[in-house]
Amino acid sequence: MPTHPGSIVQALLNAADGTPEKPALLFGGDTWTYRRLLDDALAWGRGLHRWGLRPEDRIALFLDNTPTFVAAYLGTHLAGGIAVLVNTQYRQVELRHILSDADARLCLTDRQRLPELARVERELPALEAVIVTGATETPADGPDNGTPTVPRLSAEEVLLADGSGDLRAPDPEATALLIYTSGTTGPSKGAMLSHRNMAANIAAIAEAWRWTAHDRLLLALPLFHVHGLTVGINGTLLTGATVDLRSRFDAAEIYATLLRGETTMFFGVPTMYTRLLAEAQSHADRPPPLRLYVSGSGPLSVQTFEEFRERFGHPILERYGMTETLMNLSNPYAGERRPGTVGQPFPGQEARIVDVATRQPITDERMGEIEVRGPHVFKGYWRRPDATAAAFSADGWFATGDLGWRSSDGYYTIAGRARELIISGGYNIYPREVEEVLQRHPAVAEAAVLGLPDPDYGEQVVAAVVVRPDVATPNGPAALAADLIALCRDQLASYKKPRRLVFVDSLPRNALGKVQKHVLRERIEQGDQGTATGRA
Ligand code: MLC
Ligand code: AMP
Repeated sequence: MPTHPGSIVQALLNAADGTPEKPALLFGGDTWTYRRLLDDALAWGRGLHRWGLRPEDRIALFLDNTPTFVAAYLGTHLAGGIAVLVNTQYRQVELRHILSDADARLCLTDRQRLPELARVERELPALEAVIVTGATETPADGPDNGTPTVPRLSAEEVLLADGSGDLRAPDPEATALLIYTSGTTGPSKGAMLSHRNMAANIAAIAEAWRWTAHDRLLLALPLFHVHGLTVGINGTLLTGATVDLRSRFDAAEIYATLLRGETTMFFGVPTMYTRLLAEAQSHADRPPPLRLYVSGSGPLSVQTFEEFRERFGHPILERYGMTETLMNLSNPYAGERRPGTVGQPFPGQEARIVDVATRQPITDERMGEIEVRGPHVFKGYWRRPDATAAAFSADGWFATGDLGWRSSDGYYTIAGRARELIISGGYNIYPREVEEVLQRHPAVAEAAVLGLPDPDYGEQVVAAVVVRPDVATPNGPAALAADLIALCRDQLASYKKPRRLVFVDSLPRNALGKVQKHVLRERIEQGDQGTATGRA
């Protein structure tokens, strides 16, 4: 089993001690050496401690990719706190649920996100202060108008607070992160990841992918999900390498950076690879070979794998992970990278395929559910012992909810999901949360949401809606479709909105009354559904 330092903070302390002048983070033309990054992290740790953050208190990080995000994440851990990751696209429904379920005492955000937070802050009794980054004026006078119920602090005020604080590397068993992830039923649950989970997983990844201090990772993934943070940032800090961090993915900008030849690794979701291929069409030059391109968070098509190999001369390494388990399976660094598969367990981790009904292991080449076990698997769901117990077998195997099989030579293939889940551009969308919002509209009798193929995002959100016969829709179905899509955008993260909305007379149901989504899918694909279609 790969050795690890117990926490990412300890990895940072080690790197800052060994190579203080080495660049850890490049962002916006500026460089954070390991010494500078540690100083910033310590400043956040002291500031939070001085504010009154106690061990295991939750602080929500609701901000885009910036060095502040990285320093505050590490500073939270130095102060003993738990960072709650919040997707910056989240809107009222997600914010209200996550911040209240986590009982977050603090939220760190930026001016752009503040108005959305302000919409729900009255419903968050545990929230004691909002820290606003990048503020030049008094945050209380910010664009969120109205009188804030929760005090605003500028990041400068927090950072300038003096006092030494009781800062140290955290207990490896303590919870480091709470990341909300949805299920088929009920509201989303907070997955509790310990410092040890993160350190053990990234040590296994670094070994498998031969990540060293010589690497420079180009990272345009959002830091509020595990792909960007617990692989990209944690791996850089563990190995004492350098990360070239971008605020967002822009294919032209990424291509231009790759052409410069300083990057050794790039990690992305499949949509990023299809966009890089499209970008390549307008360039005569190809980037010099990279040591490693990795894809994950959703299925990479064999076609994209092959096209990328042809145009970029590199077989993308596909791997498979999830919030609760961090990274599970990976194609080999040195051996065959088999398209359409996600490879084998990382060193020191286990995987198996079980029969969905009996939960007993089954033989190779047969389809079942993927279960995993090892030091990377999370502690459980926050304040949900029932859900935690349901997810684990008696001997510690975690049921992923992903269906697949193992070939006789050990390669796993993901073939579907036991739960209803749409993956669009690497973001997860649970149909139920979109259906709930649609059903709030007075004209909607019922709604069903499913994923259909999309050339850019892999899958797209499609809604089928039955209109109430007793409610007038004077402006016609197209206007109603636009209203419904606008409602979703107002309440939920914009990527969850239906890209297509069809009106149907009724939803197909089985004898038990359950909506038969496969039947609905066929009907929509055959185009024999509905009187109107709205598109977003
Ligand atoms: C953005 N939009 C999306 C979308 N991303 N719609 C559907 N699916 C998506 N993934 C919408 C926005 O809401 C916006 O809508 C419009 O598209 C344009 O926004 P944008 O910011 O310009 O987005 P875009 O460039 O299209 O973003 C694509 C992307 C991004 C691929 C760069 O989605 C992304 O960074 N995805 C990575 C997600 C990720 O890191 N997942 C890892 C989860 S961890 P409008 O209407 O408002 O204009 C995990 C475990 C594991 O899964 O194994 O790693
Ligand atoms: P999340 O809950 O956001 O962590 O998403 C994790 C889910 O993404 C997994 O359970 C899989 O369904 C999916 N996933 C991640 N990597 C891959 C991959 N390489 N191929 C197919 N699906 C993947």
